[in-house]
Amino acid sequence: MELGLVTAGESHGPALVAILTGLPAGLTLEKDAIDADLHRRQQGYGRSPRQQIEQDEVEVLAGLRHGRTLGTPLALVVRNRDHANWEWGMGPWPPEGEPSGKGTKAVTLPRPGHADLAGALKYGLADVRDALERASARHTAVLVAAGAVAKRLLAELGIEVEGRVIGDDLERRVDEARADRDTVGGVVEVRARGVPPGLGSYATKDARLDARLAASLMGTQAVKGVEIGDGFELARKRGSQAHDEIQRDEARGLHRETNRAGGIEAGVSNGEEIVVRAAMKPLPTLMRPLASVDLETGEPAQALVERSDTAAVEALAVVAEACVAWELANAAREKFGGDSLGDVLAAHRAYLDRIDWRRP
Ligand code: EPS
Repeated sequence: MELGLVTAGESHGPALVAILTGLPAGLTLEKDAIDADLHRRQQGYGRSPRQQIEQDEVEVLAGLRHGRTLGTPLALVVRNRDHANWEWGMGPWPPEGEPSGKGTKAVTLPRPGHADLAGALKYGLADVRDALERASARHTAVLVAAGAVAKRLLAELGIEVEGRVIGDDLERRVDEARADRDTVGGVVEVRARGVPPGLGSYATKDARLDARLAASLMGTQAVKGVEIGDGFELARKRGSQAHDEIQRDEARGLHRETNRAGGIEAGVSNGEEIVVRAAMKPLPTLMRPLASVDLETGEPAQALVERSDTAAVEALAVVAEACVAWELANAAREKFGGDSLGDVLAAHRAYLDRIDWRRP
């Protein structure tokens, strides 16, 4: 059994949509818990005034009855409140009446660092908005909703996932950058506790858990680097200093005293905490714009200036948590199978009975 996730939605379109497949029947979901994660993603120092317009909440259109999954596709919707200001500009059908609201004029000034230029060239777009709307990190809202569902399944298996920003001078860096009408990035870390050994596989590249986590994080807007455990630091160490020696005692079974591998060896979880970091570049929409070219005239110009965040690093911590939760939940579905939650739990219990490992 595998989880599937398909999303759709533009930043200022009517809504973001996700369809989740492969969930077991009988998993209890709470709207408040999903909404709490959506709220967390909207917080954080340096966010744009857009976050005062949006108050994200999840709607469920299918797959759930009385708060319990049916084992059928789960359809989630997060509406864009800001769409009310873009009805003409971002309406799905040819607009009627005089242009009004936002998005009525074609964007022809691509921002370095955003999807604008590559998207316009690739898809043959006269209006860069047709690229930037889907590329926007607004999309991450519905991924966080999916991640909240994944976390519910993981909680049943005794697995907790938590993301946070690392480095403690974010507020100062944001204040300084905002004063300079500039932007900043940062680094987030996600830790997952209670993951048993044996999720993922070395059998093929795309089965490796580290590869799947890296792809999911790297596939998130503005992420330019991912590391697992001590990552790049390991390249500077000797083998004798880089690996985690294997120990055993009655209380913990097989375990390690160090965790330089970040809980994954050969693409398989090893029973230690999973530790993943992602580096976010500074956001590309600058109030003091960089040099660009007007795609309509071919003349030098300054890039588009739009309302934007100064930083979204704290939001990325929540999104990265959702990404890791989703990948772990998928790996757990592969390992334990089952059509109902009871089947999943029974397989999980039988596996833990077989191996010499205890949840920390
Ligand atoms: C984003 C630009 C800003 C951000 C947006 C991501 O949107 P707007 O152009 O409407 O001000 O606020 O992020 C969100 C809306 C969100 O909910 O995270 C971009 O260009 O990626």
